[in-house]
Amino acid sequence: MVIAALAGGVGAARLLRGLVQVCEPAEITAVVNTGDDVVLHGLHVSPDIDTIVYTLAGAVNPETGWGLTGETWAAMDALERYGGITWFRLGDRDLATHLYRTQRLGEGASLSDVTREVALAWGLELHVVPMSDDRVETRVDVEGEGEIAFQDYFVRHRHSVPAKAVRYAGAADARPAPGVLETLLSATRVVVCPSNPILSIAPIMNVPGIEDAVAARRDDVVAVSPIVAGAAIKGPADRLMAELGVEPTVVGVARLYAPFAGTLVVDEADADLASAVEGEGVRCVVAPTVMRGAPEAAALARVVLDG
Ligand code: FO1
Repeated sequence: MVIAALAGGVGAARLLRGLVQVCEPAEITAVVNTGDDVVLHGLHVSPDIDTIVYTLAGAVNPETGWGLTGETWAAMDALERYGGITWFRLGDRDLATHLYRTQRLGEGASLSDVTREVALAWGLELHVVPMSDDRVETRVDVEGEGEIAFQDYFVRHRHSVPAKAVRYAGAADARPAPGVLETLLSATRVVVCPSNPILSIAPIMNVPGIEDAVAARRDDVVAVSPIVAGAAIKGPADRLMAELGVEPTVVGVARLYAPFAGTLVVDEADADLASAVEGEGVRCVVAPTVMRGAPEAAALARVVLDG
């Protein structure tokens, strides 16, 4: 089985941890959202890429789902003295990743090159590729402030301000990273990970060519709903969907994904909505989707592969 997985951060990393248990890691390519990327202190931070790398390397902070386990915060504490930006917490060891990435980008390496180097350095066999080497910035139009950068919305405002619209700035001119379209077109299974449909999956789909490539594989595309019983497993997906006029249920997810996904896996808690999902023209598979640990992740990965 050759797998292409469209991935955001924490939820995607958990499913990928399952997929590497049940298939050959070198046969899996994660195509990762970079709309959350941010330049802070002059450093290029790619949160979703790093979350996936750290999780698969077994080094992620299990409490937050992002950043490194056993992290120290001396640099952030020192930065506070100057009144620097400390609302976005970069741990001391995590900083090394951003220093390295920024230096390599400055030398002319592409984000794909650097991501490959970082993943290899963490011992990963699975391929991790950004959706694009070009800059795409997810921006959120929020009440009272207008359009703000993604991390301002997500971390500084703790995604608690009502959103009116989301835009993927730069997407129209972005090109898929090298190999992305070929991977999507040749994979035996295309997986849409349980990530935020609007903040993680849509930025990837908005890179010209990607949605068409996924839609061309629709019968082999299996998506996992990040919404369970009307609520997001993590983050603001449910509230954001409602604010943007999308029903915050598995049916709403099916409606968003119907153009490119043939199958949607929904949690057992949503079994009663299976026929409504199918009413959207998407085959519905009911299975446990909440991944508390490695066994649940592997079980869900098997469901996804069986389709
Ligand atoms: N999320 C937070 O809620 N607070 C933080 O201070 C924070 C810092 C951070 C640093 C590096 C990194 O890779 C991720 C970080 N995240 C933080 C997570 C990140 O903002 C989001 O989870 C993703 O962008 C959404 O997928």
